[in-house]
Amino acid sequence: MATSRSVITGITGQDGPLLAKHLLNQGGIVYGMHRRTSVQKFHNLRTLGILDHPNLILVEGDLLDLSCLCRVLHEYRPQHVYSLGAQSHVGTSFKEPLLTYQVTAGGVFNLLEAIRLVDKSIKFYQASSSEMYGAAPAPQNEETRFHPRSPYAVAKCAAFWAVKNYRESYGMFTSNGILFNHESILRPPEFVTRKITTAVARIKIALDKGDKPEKLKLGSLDAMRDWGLADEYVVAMEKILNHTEPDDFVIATGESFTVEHFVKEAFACVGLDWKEWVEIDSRFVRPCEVPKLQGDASKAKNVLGWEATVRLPELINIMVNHDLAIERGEAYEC
Ligand code: NAP
Ligand code: G4F
Repeated sequence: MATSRSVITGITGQDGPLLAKHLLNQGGIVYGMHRRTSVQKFHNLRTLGILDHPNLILVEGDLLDLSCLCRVLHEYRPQHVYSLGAQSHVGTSFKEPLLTYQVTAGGVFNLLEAIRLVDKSIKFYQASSSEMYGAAPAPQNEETRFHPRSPYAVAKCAAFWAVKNYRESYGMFTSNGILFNHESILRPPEFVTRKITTAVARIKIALDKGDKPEKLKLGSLDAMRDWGLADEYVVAMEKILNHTEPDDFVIATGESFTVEHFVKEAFACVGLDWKEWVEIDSRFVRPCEVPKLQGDASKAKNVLGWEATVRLPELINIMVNHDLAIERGEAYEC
């Protein structure tokens, strides 16, 4: 098989480095697009040990600049583009709705236009989101009608339909992966799972030292999410893009739990009772909440042969143990 050449936008995020590692392991060449102003910069690439990989080429670019996207495609001639770049924090999208829309929807239009103008044979993967389902009843699958509940979700719906529209209008190979929440040791602490696991580690180690730690402050604990391990979800992205036809796929575990359940289990990992260490802070409550996400990924299983294997207890263990190791100075937080 010929070496694959893939552009990944969002290379500094959680999924970008995991996908890059997966593609590099298969012998592919990866062009990782990053912004000069990136806050996270390359620490997730470093944590995975691929920052200096000879087949990882870091290229500067911003989704808001069509000319720059055309330049990247023209210069590197990729066969695949993975569109992962976004303003991906739902809470922030209520505070910065226009910026979120410009990057998360407008950036996808820019990428699709760049492909149409430079080389229509490039295959395109869009990181669509279960947030698009919003208030729609669970379980959700490819046939479920979207009911977005945040500016982020509205933007993701626009991008989803743009992907389908370019498929239908120009015959381009454009696919949507509708991914439910997926987490890892690379997840930034602004997202609830990592916020919880870093707090569990901080509190446990402080107590062991005889210190008096601060409590963890959270918003609503009632919402239910279908959480999987990101390392497995990037494999689904690659399968979607290498499928014979462009299509849309739900990627999920099929199981859903409350935020409260996640908190309880994470504190239980270190023998603590969460009720003593968590308080509700209205600053983290959103103007509109998504009550229950639970994906039905049977199409992905039947058509792509993809299935999630890591369930919530294992995911919580992975994240808590990693954060305990960082807190003890045994793991390197780059
Ligand atoms: P993430 O960690 O928030 O990463 C987002 C990436 O987008 C960062 O690399 C960021 O770069 C980049 N970005 C932001 N604005 C940009 C711009 N104007 N131009 C170029 N790049 C820009 O997100 P993730 O968790 O890896 O998720 C990857 C994608 O999947 C996102 O589109 C997200 O919305 C979607 N998704 C995620 C989940 C999930 O559970 N993780 C579920 C469904 C869908 P900087 O470092 O420069 O800010
Ligand atoms: O971890 P979260 O911020 O993830 P959310 O909103 O589900 O979005 C994530 O998953 C989407 C897929 O469904 C992605 F598209 C999106 O990019 C992102 O990766 O919040 C999860 C739940 C929410 O119900 C939130 O209200 O946790 C609740 N929550 C309670 N307290 C909190 C907090 N969320 C955050 N971030 N911080 C809190 O203190």
